[in-house]
Amino acid sequence: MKTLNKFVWGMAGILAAFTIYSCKPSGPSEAITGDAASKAYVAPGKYDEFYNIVSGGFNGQIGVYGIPSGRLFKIIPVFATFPENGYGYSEESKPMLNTANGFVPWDDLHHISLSTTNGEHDGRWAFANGNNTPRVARIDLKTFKTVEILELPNSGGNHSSPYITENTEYVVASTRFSVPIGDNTDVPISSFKKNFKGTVSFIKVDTSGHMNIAFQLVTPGVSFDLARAGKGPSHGWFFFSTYNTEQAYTLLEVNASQKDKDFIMAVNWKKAEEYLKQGKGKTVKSKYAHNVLNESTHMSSSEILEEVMQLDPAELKDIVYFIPCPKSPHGCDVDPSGEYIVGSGKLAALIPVFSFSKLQKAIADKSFEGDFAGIPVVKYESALYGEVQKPGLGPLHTEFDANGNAYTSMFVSSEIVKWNVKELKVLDRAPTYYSIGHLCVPGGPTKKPHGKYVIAYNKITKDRYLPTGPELTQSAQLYDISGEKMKLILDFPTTGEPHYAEAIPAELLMPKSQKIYRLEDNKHPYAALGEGKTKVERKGNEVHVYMTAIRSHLTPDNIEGIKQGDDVYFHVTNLEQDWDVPHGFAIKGANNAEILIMPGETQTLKWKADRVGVFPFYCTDFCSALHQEMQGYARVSAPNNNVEIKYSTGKIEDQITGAGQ
Ligand code: RUQ
Ligand code: CUA
Repeated sequence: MKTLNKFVWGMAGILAAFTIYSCKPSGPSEAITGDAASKAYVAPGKYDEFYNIVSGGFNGQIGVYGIPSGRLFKIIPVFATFPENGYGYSEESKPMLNTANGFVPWDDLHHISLSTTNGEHDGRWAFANGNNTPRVARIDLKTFKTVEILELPNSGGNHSSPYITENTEYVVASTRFSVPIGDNTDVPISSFKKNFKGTVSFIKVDTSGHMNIAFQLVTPGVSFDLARAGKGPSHGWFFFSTYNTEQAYTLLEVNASQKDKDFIMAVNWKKAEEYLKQGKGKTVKSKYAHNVLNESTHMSSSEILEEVMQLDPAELKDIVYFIPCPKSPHGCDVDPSGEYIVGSGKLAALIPVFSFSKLQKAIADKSFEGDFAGIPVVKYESALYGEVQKPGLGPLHTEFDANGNAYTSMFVSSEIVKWNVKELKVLDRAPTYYSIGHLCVPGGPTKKPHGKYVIAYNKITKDRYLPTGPELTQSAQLYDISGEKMKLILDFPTTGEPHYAEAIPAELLMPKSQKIYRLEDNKHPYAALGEGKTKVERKGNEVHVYMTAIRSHLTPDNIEGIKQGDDVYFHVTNLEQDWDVPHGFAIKGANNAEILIMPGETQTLKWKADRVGVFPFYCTDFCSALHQEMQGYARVSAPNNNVEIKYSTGKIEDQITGAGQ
């Protein structure tokens, strides 16, 4: 105990020393030398080599950047409303943010997983986690749009998520916070050990991408941090880092750092599938939302599901094993061969590398040191391939290149360390400015890394950018790894706080990037598929405007007969069938937002007509030379004023005959 405490304080001392001294590894300008900078230069008119799909952390969004230029191409709203395109504000997209707790307009997004086939990038989807109100989202990489969000019941802090299996059979998500689950959740917090459980959700993904929870493993109450699926020889297995195996529930900073080792949890999910087939699962009542965007009606819908299947690995043998891992492991990464599993202990002074084949042998030989809550604990040495000695301080995450090398981010010593997986030898180190969290090698988590670069995602940028008040931008740094030594070639700011990111070759996404929504496929119930189809209809105190937008008019452009207190729904169909010609729609006094409508799409803005008057509306996207002419008026009359619904379709005759007088 005494020595342990000493160790904790020793670490604290080292941490403090590094905070004070290491934040300035020489002058930033010295970092880029020779022609290195030109390697990041993508000349005007030229394309980038990779898409970098980057989590936005607390902004709940994804940023899409070009590599090597660092240029920002797009922000994809996922778990957060987004005024730029009306996501979460339009009637069509509101259900995407529904949960069992109701509408949640903001979450925290940490990790990205790009879909794979045979362990290689296939460019179909990106998955992302909602951390706070546990959810997993699927983004379609043809449209760069969030098309599905599945909530995870019996979970708290969905941090260890989303991680995919080799053929995207499953997306897997596990809890950071163990919570009381089942019928009785009103329990003393001090009964943590007894009543609090972790869960690991295995979400089945079908060939069209649709997700549903196949089963949840109920585990002892520990914190899951990160995970990776096995691949190649280890396909069928999954590996999770855990911390707080002390099962502390107060002052975790100290109490969850007592033990010398926490665990990597190894899960044989093929075995779990067998038990499931044999009917060994238990159906448990749990409420959670499943939200899906229908790409032909352009509408999302939200369904609340009522039950989930659970498996108990303490009862059902051979699904779960624990491997001791020093010390509060954060990242848990599997190398491209699928044989080596790297645990990165935030407080450890070495990096342990486990061997999948040794683990299998240890399990077969029952080389266990005991059990943890009824689950066997494999002996450390029996699963260990070896340790990387003195790698640096605060190892967090590891990515791989195609040449047998690993790149580990060191938060405390603020550097990337390159080491050889088989030889466990440190080969190179490069400072980051400052305090790197995640890092990304294009294709790093796949069987076939694309290599070439490593990108650092940093927590602190003090003195790298012009100051912008109390909060500074977060940022990424790009290193060339084509030679033996890593070379810093670019800094670029990011939106939100970047956590994990993946990079994928441009040629995998570019050819299938969708340009328009075809009008003939538009099945939106309120679409006006031509100006002749536009109309205004009253249904009780709802007024539905079937509106079209095309350069450079909105039809109908003048609407009368709205009464104070009505809910007016502007269903705007963009009739353009040309790439990159969105139209916008805004009306004075709208309390929610504006909307942006893609070519061929229909989107709806709900507007409460709460006062009498005439209200201008217009297109908000500079779409043509006559964009400023793209406008109209809505007249709202007092409830007792008998104005009939009427509207003008913007034809010249309306002006001449005075239609609408
Ligand atoms: S985490 S900085 Cu939320 Cu992925 Cu490691
Ligand atoms: Cu349409 Cu401006």
